[in-house]
Amino acid sequence: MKDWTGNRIRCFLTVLVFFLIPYLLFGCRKVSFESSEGDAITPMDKNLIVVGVSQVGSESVWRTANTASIQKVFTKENGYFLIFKNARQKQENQIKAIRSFISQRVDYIVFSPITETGWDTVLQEAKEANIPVILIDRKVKVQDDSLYVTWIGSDFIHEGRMAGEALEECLSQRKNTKDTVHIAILQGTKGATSTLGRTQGFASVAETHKNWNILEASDAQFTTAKGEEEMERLLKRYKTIDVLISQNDDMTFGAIEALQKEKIPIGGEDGIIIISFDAVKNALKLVEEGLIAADVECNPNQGEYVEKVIKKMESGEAVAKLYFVPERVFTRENVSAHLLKESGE
Ligand code: GYE
Repeated sequence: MKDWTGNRIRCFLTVLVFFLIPYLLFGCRKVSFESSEGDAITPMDKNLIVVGVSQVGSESVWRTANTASIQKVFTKENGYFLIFKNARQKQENQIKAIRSFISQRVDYIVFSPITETGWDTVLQEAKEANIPVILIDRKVKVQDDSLYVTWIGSDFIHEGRMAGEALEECLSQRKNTKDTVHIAILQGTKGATSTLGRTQGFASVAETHKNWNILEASDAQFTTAKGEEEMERLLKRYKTIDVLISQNDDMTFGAIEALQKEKIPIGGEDGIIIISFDAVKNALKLVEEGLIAADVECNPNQGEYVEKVIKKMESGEAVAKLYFVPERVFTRENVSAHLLKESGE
């Protein structure tokens, strides 16, 4: 009679080693993931930490740099399996992405919420699935702050204040001071933390100047196309615009297009003063040329900060609720040295 016992033992051991032990170790996690690059691998084979990232979109140069900082860090070589989803500026796409991360039982969810509200339900689902959520760039307004572990980003209110102080400096350097300074504002995405903070910070400086007249704050959605469109509309509506506060460089590029089309002088002693945000390289070149009077840095390199937080959590260390990334203001006084350093010369 064939030795069935030996076969049974071998069969049992096979099931034990290739199915039961991994199942116990990794729970009911999916055994393979479609990575952003499309190569399906089984992280359990490589013990990779699976990170699901939902990015706002690719609306600006800053966003591209922010995405690059994430993709540079979360690589298989560094021990991570990155699932990256671009929401194309739609909150419903971010919610869908977070739900797909939950169903794939990733280890961490990282996302930049396009606007602050509308996240309670999906973040509650992540909490119930015991998946930690890390916010980058923008914040969420939720009933229960335990729905996310930490937020890493910029102090947008401080950025707005720095813009106001830069305008004070520009005006003080002009010989012919104006009785009234007419200011137009191009705002970013409605309800985004960066828009809200920059608006609040600038307003806190503007309200101390009785002769600063804010003509209008218009929503140009952080894009170059909308920046140009809105600047054209503002130029038609207002006879005099002395200052443009543009809440990101992409909108500034569009606004400069519109101003140059109308042959409106920019900068110098009498031209429109432009104060911008993000300080991306091509904008800093315009600072050097005198077209942008000041550009408030918004550090996009948050990937490395997220990784530090994940490393802390992996080793059981406590993490803070907020991490601010360092920033400064670029003007003609300091921009050339910075660009030189960046170019590695
Ligand atoms: O200024 C802009 C991007 O939230 C800081 O979003 C971010 C902003 C940034 O579209 O370029």
